[in-house]
Amino acid sequence: MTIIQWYPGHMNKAKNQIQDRLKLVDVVLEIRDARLPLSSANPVLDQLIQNKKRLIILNKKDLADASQTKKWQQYFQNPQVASVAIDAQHTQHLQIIIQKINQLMAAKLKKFQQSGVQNYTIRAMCIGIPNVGKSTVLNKLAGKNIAVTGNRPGVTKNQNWIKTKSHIELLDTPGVLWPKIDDETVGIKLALSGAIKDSLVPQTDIALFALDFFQKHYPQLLQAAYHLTTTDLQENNKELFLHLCQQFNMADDYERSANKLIQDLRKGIWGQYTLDWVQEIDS
Ligand SMILES: Nc1nc2c(ncn2[C@@H]2O[C@H](COP(=O)(O)OP(=O)(O)OP(=O)(O)O)[C@@H](O)[C@H]2O)c(=O)[nH]1
Ligand SMILES: [Mg+2]
Repeated sequence: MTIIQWYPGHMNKAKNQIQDRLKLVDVVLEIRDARLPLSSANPVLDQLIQNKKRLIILNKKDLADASQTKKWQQYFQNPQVASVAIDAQHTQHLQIIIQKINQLMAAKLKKFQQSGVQNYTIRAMCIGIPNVGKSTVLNKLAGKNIAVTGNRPGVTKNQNWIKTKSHIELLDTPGVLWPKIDDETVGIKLALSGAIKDSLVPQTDIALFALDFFQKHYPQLLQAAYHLTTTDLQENNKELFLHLCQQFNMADDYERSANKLIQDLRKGIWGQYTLDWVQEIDS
């Protein structure tokens, strides 16, 4: 299996940029993929954030297993951290995010009110690994499409604040955190979700992982997606893969079959699924 390279240089650069920008905000909107509530996080953020308020946004909930999403929201709850599950792509007004920010910032808001301050502002920034939906969330919160320029050097010298319809201002550029790939499974899960480039992991490795995972956790979904029999499902993942290659009339092209499986999965043809399970980390 291909080992995904991890470059500490990238990490340090991102870390420094995020550290500078954190000083400017009251609350961090940490976007994660609802299918990967742990694997799409980077623990470096825990060290950087320290006492800052944080809202964990489990985005793409439309693709995730709803029962797991609920469990993860309970799991993340604590006084400094709130969590919310959203589908930023298909929701016009992300009012729920504003509500959660207000709850997290209740003490500060109360102080403003008590001292008669009318024009107060809460400042927030979006942060997250690639492809989790940072720009989508930012645009929806801003109520317009902002040109998001991505990671650029010296960003702290040119901060732009975007006003929203509420008292919240957002930093214009989301912070890109690189994923922390400390084992192969995390790397494969990230590849499957589209968070890291497909070219970094062979398509057949990703497809075999997906088949094995669904055989264990979501056999009915897999069965329905490809009209499989119960006997087909009991084959090991490699046998099942060969079976599907034949079914697709692609028996001589494993990479193409694997790619079809991955694209089907990403399009939602396999149904809604979560790749990190709460039970697995509790045990
Ligand atoms: N199904 C679904 N797709 C979403 C959702 N939010 C964003 N997407 C899609 O996910 C892809 C990535 O979204 P972006 O907003 O560009 O993500 P990003 O985190 O800014 O990505 P980078 O800038 O590459 O780091 C796009 O194709 C979006 O349309 C969601 O809630 N559900
Ligand atoms: Mg973006």
